[in-house]
Amino acid sequence: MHIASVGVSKFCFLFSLALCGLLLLFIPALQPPARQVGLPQPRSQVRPARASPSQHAGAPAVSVHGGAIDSAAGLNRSSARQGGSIETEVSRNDNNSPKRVMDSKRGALPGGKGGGLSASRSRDLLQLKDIFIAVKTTRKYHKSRLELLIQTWVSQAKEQTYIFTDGEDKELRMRTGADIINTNCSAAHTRQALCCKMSVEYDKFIESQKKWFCHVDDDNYVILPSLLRLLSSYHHSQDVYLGRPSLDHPIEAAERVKSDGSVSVKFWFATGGAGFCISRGLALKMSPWASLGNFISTAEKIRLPDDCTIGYIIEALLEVALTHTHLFHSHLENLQKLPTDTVLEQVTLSYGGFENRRNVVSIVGGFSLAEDPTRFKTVHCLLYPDTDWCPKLKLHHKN
Ligand SMILES: *[C@@H]1O[C@H](CO)[C@@H](O)[C@H](O)[C@H]1NC(C)=O
Ligand SMILES: CC(=O)N[C@H]1CO[C@H](CO)[C@@H](O)[C@@H]1O
Repeated sequence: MHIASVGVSKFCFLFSLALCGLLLLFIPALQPPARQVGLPQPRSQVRPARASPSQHAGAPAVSVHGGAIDSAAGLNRSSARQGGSIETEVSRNDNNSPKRVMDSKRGALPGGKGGGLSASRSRDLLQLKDIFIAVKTTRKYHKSRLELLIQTWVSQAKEQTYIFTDGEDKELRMRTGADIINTNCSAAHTRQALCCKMSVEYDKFIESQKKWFCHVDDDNYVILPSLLRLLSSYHHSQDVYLGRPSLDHPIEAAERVKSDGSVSVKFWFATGGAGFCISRGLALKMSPWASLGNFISTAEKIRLPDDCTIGYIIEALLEVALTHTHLFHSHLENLQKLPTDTVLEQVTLSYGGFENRRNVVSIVGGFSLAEDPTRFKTVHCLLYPDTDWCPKLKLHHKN
C-alpha cells in the first residue's frame, strides 16, 4: 500500500512535469499568429501588448479625438485648426488611439504579409538618402516658386529630391543639384495632367529603390529633420500611408474598378497640397493600379484627382488605412494659427498664394515679412543658421 502510493505520486509528479514541458513547447504556437505586420506601427516604442484605452490615457502626449494633439516632437497644441475634427495624430506615442486600432485591424486583413516582423525590429537607422521626395511643379512656376525651394530646403536634400515638371529648363537643370524630370505631361491644371505627373512620380520612385515615397507641391517647405524623425518611427516594409486629410470625413465615390459603379466606396485621402508619404512596401502593392500608366486609367475610371486616386487605391482597393497627421500643411489651412514654437517641428509648411498673401506661418527670425513674404527663408535660417545667405549674429544675439 505504502509503496504503491509513493509510486502513484511519483508517477503523478513525473506526469505533471512532462505536461508542463509539453505546454511550454506549445506556448509559442498558442499565441496569435504574428503581430499584425501590415500596419503602420511606430517602432521606437512598440508596446508589448496593445494597450487598452484606460492604460493609454496615462501615457504622455496622447492623442484624443479633437483634443490637444501633435506629439511627434512631444508637443501639444490646440487643434482648432481645420475644424479640429481630424481624428488621430501620428506620433511615436499614440499608436494605440482608438481609430488607429480600429483601422489597423482592417488594414491587417488582406495585405499583412510577413517581412515586417524581424525587419521592424532591426535598428537600421533611416537616413535622408532613403527618402524619395517628389516635388510637383509646372514650367510657369520654375522662377516664382521652385527657385525659393532650391535656395532653401532642396539645397539640403539634393540627392533625394526629384522635381517633376512639364517643360524643359536647361538653366534650372544646370543650377540645381536635384534631378529635374520632364514628365512630358500637359501643363494644364486638369485631372489628366496631374494624374499624368503622379504616374511618372510613382514609376520613378519604384525605379529608385528608395524606402519612402514622399510627394510635395512647389509651395511646400519640407522640414527635413522632422520628416526623417516621423518616418523613422515606422518601417518601410510596413503598409504606411501618411498625410493630412483635407476633409473631416471620408470621400465617397462610385466604385468603378472592382464593380460597375452601381455601389459606392468611402475612403480617406491625404491632400496632395500638404504632401504625403508612402512606404515602399505599400507602394509596391499599389503597382497593379499605379505603375506604367495604370494610375491614369485608375483615375479615369473613378474620375477623381491625383491625390484622391492615391487614397482610393490604398484605402479602398488595398484596404490600408491612411494614418492621419497634422504635421503636414497646405495653403488651404490658416497657417497663422500654427503656434510659433511648433513651426519647426512640422513636416511640411506652405504659404498662401496670390489670393491670400498673408496666410503664412508666424515665425520671427532674420527676415522681415517684406524680405521673406513666404517665411520659408526665415524657417530655413532657423534650421540651418550656417547657410551663407542667412543673417548671422543678429539672430543669435537677440535670443
Ligand atoms: C520626355 O520626352 C523626352 C524627349 O522625347 C524624353 O527624353 C524623356 O525621357 C521623356 N520623359 C519621360 C518621363 O518619359
Ligand atoms: C507647446 C504647448 O502647447 N505646450 C503645452 C502643453 O500642455 C501643457 C499642459 O496642458 C501646457 O502647459 C503647455 O504650454
